[in-house]
Amino acid sequence: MDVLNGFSLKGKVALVTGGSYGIGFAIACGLADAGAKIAFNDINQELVNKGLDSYKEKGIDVRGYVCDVTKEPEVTELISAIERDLGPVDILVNNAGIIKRVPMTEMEVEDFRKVIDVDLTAPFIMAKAVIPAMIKKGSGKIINICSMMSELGRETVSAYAAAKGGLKMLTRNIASEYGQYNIQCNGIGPGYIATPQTAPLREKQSDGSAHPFDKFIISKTPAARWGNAEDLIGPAVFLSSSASDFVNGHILYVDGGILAYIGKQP
Ligand code: NAP
Ligand code: GCO
Repeated sequence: MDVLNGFSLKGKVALVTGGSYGIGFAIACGLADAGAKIAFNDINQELVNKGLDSYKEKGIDVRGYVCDVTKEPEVTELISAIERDLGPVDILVNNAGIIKRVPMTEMEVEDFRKVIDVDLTAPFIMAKAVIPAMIKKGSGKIINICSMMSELGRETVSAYAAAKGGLKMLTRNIASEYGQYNIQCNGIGPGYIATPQTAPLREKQSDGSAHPFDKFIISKTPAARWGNAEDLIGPAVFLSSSASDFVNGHILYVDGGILAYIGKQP
């Protein structure tokens, strides 16, 4: 028996949303390394071009598309274009996401709705668009990028926590509804990962000292460090491959141990 073969993605088509940089980019590179043909989208041409350059630098052949994941007609067009260019999507990674850090009582309802739209409604739109072809093919993998905020709350991230908590349940529901068609839908819950999204939480203070949130996260993480986007590659390859064919509706937290730990006593 060739165990490693079970992790191979040879012949598979993977779509990573918001894949021009950060976590999506790292995951897409990992899936490519495991043999998948990669498609990614981002919200504008500038970001897609930036992504195309970065993949090229790594020697990875990809297709990049402009598509706003919150707009169903654009998503329908994206999926048709990928089917035409590469074939039906075997692996969907719902990675595109936004955060707005505002105290809840000061947050405009429109901003709350925007976060829910990108972080929760869009994964629904994307999954809805790929599931029919997966049913036809008799297999499919959907990975939703969840968060620590799928489990925990904190000041200023009410919309994000509501969306990522909802995304955890959307994951379980897709698994429940479409598991019978050999479709696995799982989540990855990254811990605190050093990307542009979290850069404001790591900015140095004017006196050159570390940001208090930076120190807080390191003290809350048994691994005593921020994660790198590359820390998510192994879990993403596993959940994309036949090695995980009986894993469904699961959220795999990749957090250096944060959720297991009560924190240091003061
Ligand atoms: P990021 O750096 O902000 O990347 C997200 C990507 O999605 C960006 O390219 C972004 O474009 C794109 N995007 C936003 N709205 C979109 C839309 N409507 N349509 C298409 N693309 C859109 O974030 P990241 O840190 O790599 O995070 C990626 C995912 O992991 C997100 O879902 C995030 O919530 C999640 N996550 C991050 C962390 C962390 O610590 N970094 C931890 C847990 C979970 P713009 O640049 O224009 O926004
Ligand atoms: C925040 C952060 C987080 C992380 C991540 C944790 O402000 O607390 O941005 O929410 O990005 O999602 O898993």
